[in-house]
Amino acid sequence: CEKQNGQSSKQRLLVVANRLPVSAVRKGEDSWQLEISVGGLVSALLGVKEFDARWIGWAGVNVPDEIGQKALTKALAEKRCIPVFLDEEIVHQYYNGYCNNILWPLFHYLGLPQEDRLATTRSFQSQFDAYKKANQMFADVVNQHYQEGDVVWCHDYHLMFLPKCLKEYNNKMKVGWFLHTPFPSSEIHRTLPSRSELLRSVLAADLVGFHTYDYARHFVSACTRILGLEGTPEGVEDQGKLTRVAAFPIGIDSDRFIRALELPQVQEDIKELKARFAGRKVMLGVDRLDMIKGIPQKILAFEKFLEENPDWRDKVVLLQIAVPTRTDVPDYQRLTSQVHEIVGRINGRFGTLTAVPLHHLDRSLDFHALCALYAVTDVALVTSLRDGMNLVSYEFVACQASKKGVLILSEFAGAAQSLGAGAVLVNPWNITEVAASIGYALNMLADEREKRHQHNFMHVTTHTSQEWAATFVSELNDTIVEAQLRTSK
Ligand code: ADQ
Repeated sequence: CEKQNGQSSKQRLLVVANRLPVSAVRKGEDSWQLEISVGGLVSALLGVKEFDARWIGWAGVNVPDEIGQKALTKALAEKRCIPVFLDEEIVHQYYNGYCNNILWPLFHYLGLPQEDRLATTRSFQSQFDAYKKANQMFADVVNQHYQEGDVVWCHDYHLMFLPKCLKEYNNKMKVGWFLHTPFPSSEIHRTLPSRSELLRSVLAADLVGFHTYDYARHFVSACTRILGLEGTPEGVEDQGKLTRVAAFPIGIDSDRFIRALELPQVQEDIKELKARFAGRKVMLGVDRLDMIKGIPQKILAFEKFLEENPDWRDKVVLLQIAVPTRTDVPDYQRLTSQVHEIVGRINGRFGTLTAVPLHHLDRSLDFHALCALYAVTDVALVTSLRDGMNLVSYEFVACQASKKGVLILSEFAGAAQSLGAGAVLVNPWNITEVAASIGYALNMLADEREKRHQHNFMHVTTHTSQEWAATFVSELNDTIVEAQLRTSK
């Protein structure tokens, strides 16, 4: 906290992310409706109350007219949000193109786009140019709202060019950058045509953060191998300038989940769900409908389990709640059809006239409904093929104080490093292993469930999103003080 006029005030924080935590829907020439967006970054940062924070980002909608822009800016100001207006062409090239089609799959080890390689290579440069242009537009808005002493916290792979743009505006700005996805092995990163420019732009930040030590190590290796810079225990050094690189594992606002379970409305939902699935064990998957979440692999493993364990067929139900994202991208449309096809087959094979073993919903659930579902679940299934952290696993654990259900967790999720000792870890590509783990989890005795749950519950309730943000910002402040001391020596 800083002292101003004898009154304590919180430190000003500018959170910059591609998307604002709300989506805007136009209701008239100058009226807008705002809805909370779904996603890990939003869940983590909404719980952060220790700072005087403002959020800068794109509202997810094209607003070409001045009247609309003014009205939206005013509506967002009430939520402490500041919009960056991006036109359709930029969104197409920067967001759908460079971010979602190139960086997202690459950082999750799915490689650069395979189809129509030549077309991709040709459009690559224009997408990268749009990426830089969009990042510059974010920098312009940050610069307009920046006040001396503010901490500017840039988020995710959409904004790797931003630290450089900000430092060009003002070298004294305190700039941190945090990546929510994995940072891949340097051997993967080096396939990216703009590999060096992106690394150098990120290195303009004072502090660079990742969910795990492995991701931080991969980033430092990429800087040493690709840029020929020196890696030190603190980070990366370039001609005497140190960029601090470290791991800051994210968490959730666990109290919010624990408190929600006490609400009469949630208690009522829990009662209804228990009655609805009486006599059956409940398994749960909650994901954005994304390639990286391994949803087809998960339900194929469930099918194998039912195939091999006829006694369980009428005693277990899998609820898969998958909120659609990036619905205009062909790969995501194909994924949706593929999932629907497998769900139909499984229910056709193992359903009866009165019950089906798999309920798949293509939608998001509101917070309270989600808490009730987590609370009645016996086994949660997180089978990400790669995942920066995976907060669903944390949310499930937070809601399991009375049931002490089992978490089956992919070893390729960052969360495997924090919840690995309490979860049943699996390789999601190995469907036979996941099917066997489902059987193991469903049959696990109370003693073992209790021990595993306690381990994870302790972690989730002590490593919260508040602590994550406070640690990152305090490390950023310290890094800057240390750098000043170094240069004054
Ligand atoms: P995501 O890929 O979005 O986040 P995750 O961390 O699991 O993944 O967070 C998803 C969030 O969205 C959770 O809070 C969950 O409750 C919510 N959600 C998902 N499906 C939902 C549904 N159907 N209905 C309602 N809510 C739903 C990215 C990275 C992750 C990283 C986070 C935070 O990909 O690896 O953990 O950022 O850094």
